[in-house]
Amino acid sequence: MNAAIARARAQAALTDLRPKPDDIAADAINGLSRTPKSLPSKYFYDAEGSRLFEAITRQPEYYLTQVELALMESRMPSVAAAVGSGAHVVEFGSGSGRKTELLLEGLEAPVAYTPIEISRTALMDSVTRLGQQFPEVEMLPVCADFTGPVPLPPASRHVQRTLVFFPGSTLGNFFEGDAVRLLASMRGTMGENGRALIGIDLDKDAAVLDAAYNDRAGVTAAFTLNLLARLNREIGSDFDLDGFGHRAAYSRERMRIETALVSTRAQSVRIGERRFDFAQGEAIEVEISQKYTDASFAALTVQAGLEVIDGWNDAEDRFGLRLLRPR
Ligand code: AVJ
Repeated sequence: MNAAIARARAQAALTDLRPKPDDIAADAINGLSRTPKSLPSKYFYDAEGSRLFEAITRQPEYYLTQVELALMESRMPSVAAAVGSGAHVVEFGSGSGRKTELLLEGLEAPVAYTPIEISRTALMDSVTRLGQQFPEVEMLPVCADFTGPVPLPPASRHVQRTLVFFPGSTLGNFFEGDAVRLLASMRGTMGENGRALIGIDLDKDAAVLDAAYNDRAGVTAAFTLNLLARLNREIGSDFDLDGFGHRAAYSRERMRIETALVSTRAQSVRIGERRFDFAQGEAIEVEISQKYTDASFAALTVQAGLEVIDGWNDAEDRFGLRLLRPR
């Protein structure tokens, strides 16, 4: 098969529900009209943002990815036994691909794989690689914002159960109400006999958490600032990247890292016809990274009609995998 045909086929299999520039502009205007100002963290992940996030996962301070990978490397047999054979794996986001490799490798005869991913490049890279590596697993990618309802492409072979996979503690980027809605929508996607395997960052020492979101090389700062660069590229806003700085700090009270872009001076920013004024030191809230205890996570899942039936932590209880089912 020649390259053009291969590309056409890959595109034919892709369900494209990508956000349009108008949606992004509307979300940005809405967030910047609030007090305090905010921008949705889901827009971090354009091609450049996804590349920068990959770089974060290689920083020594950012333990989350290394620990979760090691956990999957050592505990996959136990996870596979709990999940059973013939699964349609549905991943919310398409991640680094390595965790997915460990999952598809470790599960017994998985039938199909559906990544749901907002970044089209990340999505296509992931299914191209995984498709070659797992020729027996049907690749059914969906390009969409997974915070909305996403119809699941049906597998052509018989599926024993749907397994939703949501690693990386990405759930932590959602405020409680949104996290519950997302978990409830996963419950809908997985069906009565389904399961979800979710990675969660566990609550710990503030200094360790602060360091993870303020790496010395400044990659996290570049990642945060790319949000403004992306808006400039895609919706024609005129954020001056030198006029904003990255700030991430752990709140013990709310058990989460709170990330903001802080205006270094009084300035105004234009999006289309709209103008937004910033005071010196004024923050745009851009991301939360929630940390969990067993109690706080159980409380969240119960609200979504799910229950934790199994779990695996690393030896130092830094990071956990939890297996959920409808209750
Ligand atoms: C990919 C959402 C889990 O919140 O830890 C990393 C994103 N932001 N450093 C996280 C992120 C800043 C990350 N997640």
